[in-house]
Amino acid sequence: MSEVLTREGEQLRPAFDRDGYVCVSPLHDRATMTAIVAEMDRVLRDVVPTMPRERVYLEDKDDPTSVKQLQKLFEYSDLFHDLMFDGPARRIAEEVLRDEVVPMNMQYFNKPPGIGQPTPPHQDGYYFHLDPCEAVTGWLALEDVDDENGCIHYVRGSNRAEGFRAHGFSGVLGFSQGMTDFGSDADKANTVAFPGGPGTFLMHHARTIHWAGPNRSPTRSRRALGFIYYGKRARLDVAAKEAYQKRLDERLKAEGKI
Ligand SMILES: O=C(O)CCC(=O)C(=O)O
Repeated sequence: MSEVLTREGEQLRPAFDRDGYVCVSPLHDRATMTAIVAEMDRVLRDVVPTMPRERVYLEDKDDPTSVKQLQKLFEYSDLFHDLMFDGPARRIAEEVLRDEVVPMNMQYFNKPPGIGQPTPPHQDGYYFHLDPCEAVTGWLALEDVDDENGCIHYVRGSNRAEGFRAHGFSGVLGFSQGMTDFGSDADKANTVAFPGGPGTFLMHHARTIHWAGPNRSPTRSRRALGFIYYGKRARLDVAAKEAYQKRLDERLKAEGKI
């Protein structure tokens, strides 16, 4: 792993420990990115219609083309399985967590043009129910991402605070919990935006605060893949996690959102 450096040419571990994230850009060469994007298009066209509805979130529930989030993508594609289980995202996760990792979820994150909602500020660990909270999420841009279509923002160093900030129901499908006390001077001063091209790869700790704006472009989507890995030493509170997921699915179904 020693040959992989951040975009600024730093070693991964010190950058990750200090900031709570790393940016490696590009993670894949152009040909690999073309193959990944083509596979995503195939999954959207051929597989999504067969997926259970709990795994398919739409931005507009009356428009099946407005897919905003998909879960467990590695179960539907050999290429995505290889990327999740045997690709550079896994090796970066092991490097920054200093542990073997358990591949947990591979997601599709889209903000459809004009209607893509903001991603509320949150800490992934609040959703994960792990002790210790040792997990990371990788995020691979499939196309140009910037302020207009909703690139990722991190609060630098927020990984180093103890525990989690306050979260509450956000009303945003796919990001049900958002921080209720976000926006302090320190939050604002330490916020860093991550625009980039296809192949730009981010990885953040599960305590790192992050968010993204809405998609204000009338024509461009904002497509990405997410890679969630738990550190092997992290213990999952299965009952708490399943109860949370059950409550969430029931609420989303009752509200007609899935
Ligand atoms: O794609 C986004 O807007 C947010 C993704 C995210 O929150 C995550 O990967 O943890």
